[in-house]
Amino acid sequence: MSIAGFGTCSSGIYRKVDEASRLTRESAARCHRLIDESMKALKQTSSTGMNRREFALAATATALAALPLNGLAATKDEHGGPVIITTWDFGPGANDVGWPVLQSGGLAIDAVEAAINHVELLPDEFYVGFGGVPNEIGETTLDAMMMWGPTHDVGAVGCLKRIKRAVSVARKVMEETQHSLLVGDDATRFAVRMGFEETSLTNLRSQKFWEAWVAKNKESSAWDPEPIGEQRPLEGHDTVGTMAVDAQGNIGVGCSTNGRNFKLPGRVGDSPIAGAGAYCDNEVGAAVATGNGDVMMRFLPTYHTIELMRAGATPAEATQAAIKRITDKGYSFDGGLVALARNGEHGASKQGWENNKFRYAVRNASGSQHILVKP
Ligand code: SD4
Repeated sequence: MSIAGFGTCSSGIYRKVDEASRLTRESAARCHRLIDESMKALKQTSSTGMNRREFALAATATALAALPLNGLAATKDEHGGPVIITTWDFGPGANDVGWPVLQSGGLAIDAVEAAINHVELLPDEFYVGFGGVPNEIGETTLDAMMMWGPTHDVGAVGCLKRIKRAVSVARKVMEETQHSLLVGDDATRFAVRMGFEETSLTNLRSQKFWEAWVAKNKESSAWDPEPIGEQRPLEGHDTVGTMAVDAQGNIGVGCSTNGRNFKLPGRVGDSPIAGAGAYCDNEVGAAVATGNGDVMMRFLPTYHTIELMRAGATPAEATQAAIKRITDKGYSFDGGLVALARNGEHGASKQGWENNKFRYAVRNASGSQHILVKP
């Protein structure tokens, strides 16, 4: 961001301080907190401009302050926030970690990161984070992304090695660089540069799982392309996808996974691809995907879901139509989509997973729900 950009944002902030003073006390306090944070970030800016985190904060404050005079009071009705949604059976626990962030007026992106970190660090969760499904040569590698509605900014990592909190590395890509996706050992080097600890992602369970598979002399199923319509049941599932609307009506989304059993080294799935693993638009809502990423990423199903919602579909209708787009081409994959509209409405659809109870968890001011997705 150039000096010109700095000037625009900072003068915007000063102008909005006047407007903020005319808002209700509670709303103004929230506005000032964001403005203070933005100003602090701007003060630390070097003469060459500001980084993406600083820009995001400034943009958030400006967007908040740019609301109509009665805007903050009105937004409670206009958007359904605060609300947080997370996929699968770790969903309720993840939402319990993210919800207090939203409840205390925090940003959706912070709630999403906290919820996903919780799952990434669970020692028994096999399909997210460390100690999970290894690739063909016995190494666990991670894919993750984050997207922030107010700036439409994305950060992602693919095939990240030896770093536990992949979604936080994705956030650093989003906030500290101009890039959107870093991969492999270079993503690891970036994470270390950002202060993350380098450590093995293998534990006893994942080691034994891999050794048992090697003992059977099996070759990775990834070497055996599946004809359309003959997708084998997905070995392994449970990608964490979390989305939230905060008290200001801003939307954040993220996801994290270790992919699929015995994938080929270097494989990157759908999760770190914007519009495939997750997507959001601040005016519409957010969507997350889980399932056979090698098939689903060909269709950008979360982008498709959001575009259908923009055109008026409910989250349930949109997820169903996005899955139908894939099955209409003949694919018989295992997978699911969950969507959250800006007004708090949510819905999901799944394909395949006949014996699998695909659920997602919702937490809002009315309490918690854990919803079974029916075929
Ligand atoms: C992948 N989509 O890497 C992920 C795996 C997954 O539920 O979501 N499983 O293909």
